[in-house]
Amino acid sequence: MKNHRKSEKLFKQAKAIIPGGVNSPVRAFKAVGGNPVFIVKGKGSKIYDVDGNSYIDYVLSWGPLILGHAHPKVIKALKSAAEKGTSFGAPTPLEIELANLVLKAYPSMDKVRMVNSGTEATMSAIRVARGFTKRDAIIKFEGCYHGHADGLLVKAGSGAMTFGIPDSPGVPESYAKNTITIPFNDIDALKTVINRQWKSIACVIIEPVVGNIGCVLPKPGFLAAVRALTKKYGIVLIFDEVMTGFRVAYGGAQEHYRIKPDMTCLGKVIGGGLPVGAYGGKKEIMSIVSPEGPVYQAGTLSGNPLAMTAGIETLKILLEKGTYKKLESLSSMLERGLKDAAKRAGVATRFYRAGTMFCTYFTNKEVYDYATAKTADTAKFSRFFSGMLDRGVNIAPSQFEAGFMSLAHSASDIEKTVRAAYESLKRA
Ligand code: KE4
Repeated sequence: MKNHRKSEKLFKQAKAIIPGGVNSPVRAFKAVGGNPVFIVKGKGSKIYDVDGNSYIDYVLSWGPLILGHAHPKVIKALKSAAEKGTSFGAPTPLEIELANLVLKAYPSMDKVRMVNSGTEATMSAIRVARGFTKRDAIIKFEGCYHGHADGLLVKAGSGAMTFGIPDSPGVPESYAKNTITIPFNDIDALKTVINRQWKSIACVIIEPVVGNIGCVLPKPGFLAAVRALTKKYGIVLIFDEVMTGFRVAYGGAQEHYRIKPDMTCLGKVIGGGLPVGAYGGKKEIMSIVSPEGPVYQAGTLSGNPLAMTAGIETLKILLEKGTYKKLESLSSMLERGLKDAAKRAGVATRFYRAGTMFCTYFTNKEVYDYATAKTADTAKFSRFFSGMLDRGVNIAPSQFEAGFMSLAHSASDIEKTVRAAYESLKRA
């Protein structure tokens, strides 16, 4: 067993002054039990905790660190940018540079606006879609998480196709009632809702690969059907690629599945570990965004030079020849290893992967939506999680989160991970 004495002490202190002792709920290990470890350093594929333990890291700050921790070129660029000041509240050339990189990678967008988080990106994109269509209702899919804006913390109403009900205290019924939640991969449900009430529907927002119930892939033809239906009824299709962006492919899920959404939300990777979100779309839609148009959206630190610098450096490295070939080879090596470990340990699991994001479900059932993901044995997952942490491997502290690969991981990291997985699975 690893020594976690200092982490335990810090967690007690943190809980006295920060809600749940963390600045984002999933970090508190509530889904897996036990106390979180406090991290003091990351380098390459590894993170190091206050008690001197090291871990091969597959959380990677929940996706942003596709280059691994503290990439030397990113750190060097950040140091030099910081010496010139941290934020000016005025336009800078860096914002043009990152916007150009993003638009080149996502040709479905003509214009893009930088914000500070994925939540801000989706919240703003929905407001723009409502302003553009002059309609109020939105459709989302069960299990998809688009950040914590009020209208998105909504679960399916009594019948899945009816208006939503709040999924958190503090969200007024009046906000929830404009959000319709239907099962992912259920095109008939989408058809029924749209045929019945398309006149009131501003947008459909979707995680094209659902990273917030683990890793759930779209069934063949599903995304194309969503695209066709939304186009037919003038409904704005928003791809929330905050997680899939640059991870499923450099051009995101929309490149991989060849779908052109009307708007795209990005985050995580484009900030290289600093706070950045972005939303964009076709010029006729984005031209209504203030100050060009009447739909208001703003942010003190939006496009700040440090975050732009980290994002630019990250994307430039991702653009280097062979990057995605290497990411694919590392990710597929891990997939083969984990599947084989489960087989040798005699544990029923289902493994899904889209590019550099993946999930092992502790179930023998096919997982294609929220309900089937929920068949997973979370108690077994929790024992697996603790076994992996104790063997120096950091995976997401929840069965319903994705894991991520980085360019910094090595074949030997993956061999160690697979050995730890076999030992942990046998005891899970
Ligand atoms: P942020 O506001 O956390 O930057 O982004 C919200 C968001 C939007 N869209 C998608 C598809 C997302 O995955 C996220 C955030 N992802 C979670 C991981 N499940 C962030 C981790 C956390 O909440 O601490």
